[in-house]
Amino acid sequence: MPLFDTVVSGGLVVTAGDRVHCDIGIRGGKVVALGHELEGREMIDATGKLVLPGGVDSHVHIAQPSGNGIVMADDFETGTRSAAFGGTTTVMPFCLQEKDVPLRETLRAYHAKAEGQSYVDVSFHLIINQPNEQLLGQDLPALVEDGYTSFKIFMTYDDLKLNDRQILDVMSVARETGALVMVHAENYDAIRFMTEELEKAGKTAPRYHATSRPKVVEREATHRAISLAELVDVPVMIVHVSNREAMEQIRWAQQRGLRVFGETCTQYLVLTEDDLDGLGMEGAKYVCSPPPRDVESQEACWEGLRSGVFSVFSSDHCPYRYDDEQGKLNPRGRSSFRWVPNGIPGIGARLPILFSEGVSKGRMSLEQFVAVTAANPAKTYGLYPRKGTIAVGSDADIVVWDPTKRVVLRHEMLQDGADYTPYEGAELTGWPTLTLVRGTKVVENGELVGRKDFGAYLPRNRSPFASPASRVDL
Ligand code: DUC
Ligand code: ZN
Ligand code: ZN
Repeated sequence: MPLFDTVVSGGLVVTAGDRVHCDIGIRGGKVVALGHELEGREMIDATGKLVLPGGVDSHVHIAQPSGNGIVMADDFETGTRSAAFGGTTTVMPFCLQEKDVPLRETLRAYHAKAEGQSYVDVSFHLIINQPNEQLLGQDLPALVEDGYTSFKIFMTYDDLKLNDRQILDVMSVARETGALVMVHAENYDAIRFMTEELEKAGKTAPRYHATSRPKVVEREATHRAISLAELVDVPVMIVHVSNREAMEQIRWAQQRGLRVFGETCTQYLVLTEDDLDGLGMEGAKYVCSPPPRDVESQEACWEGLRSGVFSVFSSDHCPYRYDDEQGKLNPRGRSSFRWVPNGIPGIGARLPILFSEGVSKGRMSLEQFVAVTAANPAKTYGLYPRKGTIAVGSDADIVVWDPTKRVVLRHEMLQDGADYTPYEGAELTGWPTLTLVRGTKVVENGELVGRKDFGAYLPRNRSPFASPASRVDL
């Protein structure tokens, strides 16, 4: 009688720390043994393949209300399906606070959208846009206790932005509760000024989206967010960093011993603002914020990933259909870039692109790949070592990669709810051939074999990185 439900045998098992040829014994959805000549009821032959922890995408937007008649292209079924096709086994979308509605109520509704509709495991961050007394004093501390241990704040957007005082208030709650604050760092007033000037000059095409929010807008806000966090003595994660100037603010803070973390995303490695310059409205397909920059910025983002300034690599999957009145081509979007919804799909493409551009092209090691795509996001957001590694006791979230498989990326391979991928036609080397979530096959050789009610919701621990410098937790 075999000891294990499933054994993944003969592959090169890679974690953020090391690589070793061994078999993985799985029982009850967990890794229970690493060894040789293990016997399972089901044997998965990974000879000649890489065996990596499933990806943890700690920054995605799924079924998030967008306002103004705009509708996100993915619900949980399509978003998590695409994640699984791309080798990601845990996703972390955002529950957006609704004005004047108790956050618990909004959370309940968001859970209802995910429940029974997720192929992979899911955990929510919160987006805070109305930090009133009730929220700061009562609701947030209770929610952190319940495992919602991270929240995002915005320094821009009419409906989302917090002023400096509000940011300090939220950061203070994070300090008290041990939650981690994620910051969208762009200067609201500077963007408004630029947008109005461009519109006055008749410069309304999608490409002017990038002109309206140049690097300095991101650099200033990044510096300010870091300064506010230093004042309160709280760790902070600067998300979706696009360029060297912002990256250097983070590096400077890290060199001074501040617990400032950085995240970059697929689009900042392989797209540039020239992509926004397509015929007609084509550029709308690439409108996201911060915008993709230039080749030098791409280099800076690679440098940030390699050197550890960026500990997390996410997709910032924020999908809107292109040819759709509720998406990129909404009527107002045609009148000005200001109304083109901000965000691009990428949940399925994240790992294959980083693997190909990073590992296959020799820009990063396999261990670095695992660190920034799985282990570090899991550690940062309180899911490690359940997620993000292959170790005895971890969930058996495992992806078998064929490192030599060559693929020309087509949107239909990604299985999301959008009608395009910004990475169409990318020539990739390396592709995930099998995705297991807690030991169960979800995608095998490009076929969906999992169930949409299999994904579990994951309450999270406090991030081990989120306690302030002056506090010693024993
Ligand atoms: N910020 C995000 O995190 N995602 C998409 C758009 C944005 O502004
Ligand atoms: Zn953002
Ligand atoms: Zn985002």
